[in-house]
Amino acid sequence: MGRSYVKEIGQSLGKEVEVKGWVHKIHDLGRIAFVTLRDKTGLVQLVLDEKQKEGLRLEMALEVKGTVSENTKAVNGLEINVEQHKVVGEAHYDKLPFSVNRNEKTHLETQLNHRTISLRNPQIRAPFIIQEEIVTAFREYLRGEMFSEIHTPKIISSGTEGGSEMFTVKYFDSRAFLAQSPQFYKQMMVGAGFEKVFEIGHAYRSELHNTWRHLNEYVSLDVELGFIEDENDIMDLEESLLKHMIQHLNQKCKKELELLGVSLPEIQKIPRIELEEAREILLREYDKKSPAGNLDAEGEVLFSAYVKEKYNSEFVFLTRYPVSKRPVYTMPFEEEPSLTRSFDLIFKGLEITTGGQRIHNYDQLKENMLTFGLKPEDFDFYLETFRYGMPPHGGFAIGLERLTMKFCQLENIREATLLPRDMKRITP
Ligand code: AMO
Repeated sequence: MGRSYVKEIGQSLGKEVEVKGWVHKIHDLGRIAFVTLRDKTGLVQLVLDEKQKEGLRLEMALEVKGTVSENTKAVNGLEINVEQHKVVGEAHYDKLPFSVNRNEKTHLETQLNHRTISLRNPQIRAPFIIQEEIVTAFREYLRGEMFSEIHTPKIISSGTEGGSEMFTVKYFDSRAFLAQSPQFYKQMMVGAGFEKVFEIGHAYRSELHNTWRHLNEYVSLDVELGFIEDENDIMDLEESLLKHMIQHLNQKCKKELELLGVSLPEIQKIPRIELEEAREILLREYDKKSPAGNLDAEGEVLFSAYVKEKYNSEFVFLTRYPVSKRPVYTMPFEEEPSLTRSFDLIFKGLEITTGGQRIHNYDQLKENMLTFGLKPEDFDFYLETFRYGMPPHGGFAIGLERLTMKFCQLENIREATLLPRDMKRITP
């Protein structure tokens, strides 16, 4: 007899099945015990007699054979009358660090300290099932649009995003860095003839702040495509991708969304509003001053509320960021060279994406490097791409954990990260 998963046993009413999982709950009635078994697909009630229940402890791993019958009082209306069982993973603890079977609020740091145990709670694990489907939808959609999946190095010789948020690595006799973004490489692969590429990979930021929305290691969903008209093509693509993603999640993650008590937003048309206008609205409507050429975290929250009210959208593209706030590769407007063809996407008060059109002209890019105080010769490997017919191109990146966090309405990005890395945490 092969293993059945808990979610399938309804098909085996009256028949013998073999199930495997962990002891989720024990309800000892003396002569018999009802034990809830948990596998990756759900929970099922086991009925054990006095002898069988002996020595069972919460969270032990079990293999069980028994017959499936109906019981309206049990979870999903089914139970398994156990004929044989075997403990295949012993319990070696005095006391569980916290309860797995109750949704009591355990401090997030305690959950993260005991990650194997906290993730056994279906509610704590649910965002990661949703995250898996976000990645599937991202990949599926882009492959359907003729994008190629690429894998680029994370040990690199120079930064791409400006600023000093880089981890250094000793690389034999020289110094290297952990990639902040696959930015240069995704552009190079567009130029290399792949035309349309995406990457799902880690990005590293040595940010010196521990906040609810920053990680030092995160997963970046990167996209880049060639032969575009302008940055609007990129926003159109991201909008269609998000629509597909939401549809996919509604289909595949019903159970998890229900468990978390959340529903996903509908996307009609995502408003595109100039950053400068957003800053003015914030000042006018909320008396909120914004930093030069940007919004701060509070501004993002307030502006999202404004957009929700005015446009009934949970998302908003902020466009035309100033050159001074964007990295060297960003395309400026010809007619207004202090502004760029770039954007951020804000979702429920949080920036989840940056993107835009890039400079594709070799001389312009070289010149811009000098303006930014960079030495073009340090970037020969990147600049070479632009000497051999680089088409107009652009792209964007979504922070996977941030997107998961907002879809699941979590309060802290670490709740959407299996094993977070932050200023204070490098284990487990
Ligand atoms: P940017 O630096 O804005 O742009 O990053 C893109 C997106 O990545 C996520 N993100 C983070 N998530 C968690 N913790 C962090 N410390 C963190 N930093 C960034 C955010 C952000 O919107 N190369 C450009 C993208 C492009 O233009 O294609 C870039 O990396 O969701």
